[in-house]
Amino acid sequence: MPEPITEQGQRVLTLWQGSWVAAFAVGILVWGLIVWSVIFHRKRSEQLPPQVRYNMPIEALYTVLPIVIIAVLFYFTARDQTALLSTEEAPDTNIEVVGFQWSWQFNYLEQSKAEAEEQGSEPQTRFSVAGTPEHRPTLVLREGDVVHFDLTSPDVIHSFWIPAFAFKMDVIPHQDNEFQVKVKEGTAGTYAGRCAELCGVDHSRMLFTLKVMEPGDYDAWVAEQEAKAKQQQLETAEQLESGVENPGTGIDLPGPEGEGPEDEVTDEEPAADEPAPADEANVPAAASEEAGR
Ligand SMILES: [Cu+2]
Repeated sequence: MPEPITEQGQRVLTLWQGSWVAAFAVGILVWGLIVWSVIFHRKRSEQLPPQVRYNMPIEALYTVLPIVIIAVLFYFTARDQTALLSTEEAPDTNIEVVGFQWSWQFNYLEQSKAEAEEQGSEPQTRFSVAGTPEHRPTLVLREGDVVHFDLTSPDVIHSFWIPAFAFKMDVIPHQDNEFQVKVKEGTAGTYAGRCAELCGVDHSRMLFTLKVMEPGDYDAWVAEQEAKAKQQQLETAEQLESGVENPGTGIDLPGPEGEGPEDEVTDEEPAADEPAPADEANVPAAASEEAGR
């Protein structure tokens, strides 16, 4: 068995093992009865054995017993599903997972989307880790953290799967999916992550890496990412500012005619192929000359 690195994953594994124990118990009973019948009730003569029907205790047994088995499996499944989808515990880290054709972006948020909505605000992004099919992104988590995931997709349905979580959840456009995990202590290391929903031609390249870090390393990594994000913000702000102060160095975006610098030039000096206002007077004469021929 893979060792689950979250408390929730441990629960999934326990449920899975319990289901197999129940299945094997039923299987061993059934196989035992088959073998017993094969060995002790072989055809012994041409004479037909006594023919009977309606054995009420047996009929009741194999109606009631499967219902009991299903009820027990249902109870544990419903109990664990409720626990796995619970978002009650206060998270230490909030991450928005954006699955797109064909990679992932991890936005580390100030608060979860549900929390922001409650406060009537938009969730603020601290920093982002973005990937491409060529450069798979790395999702970084801290040991012992409760991590809240908000899943969103701008295009088609993907599925966010970290095998070491023993859990996956679909990433659906226009549908806010969320779940939480508590990363176990002593799980620092590198794990695989992938898309588990056939989402297009490059689906198989939707891979990412999960890195679980010890608290000290994680905090250093976060500080670095936040500094980088701040630096980027400053640079963007500076670019915008300088663009406003010196319009000449700004980028000339294509706009409606008459607004760009090139259009202004045309207005001042008419191009050679355009008729000058004076020539326009000659046009009717030239046209009538043409008609007279
Ligand atoms: Cu996908």
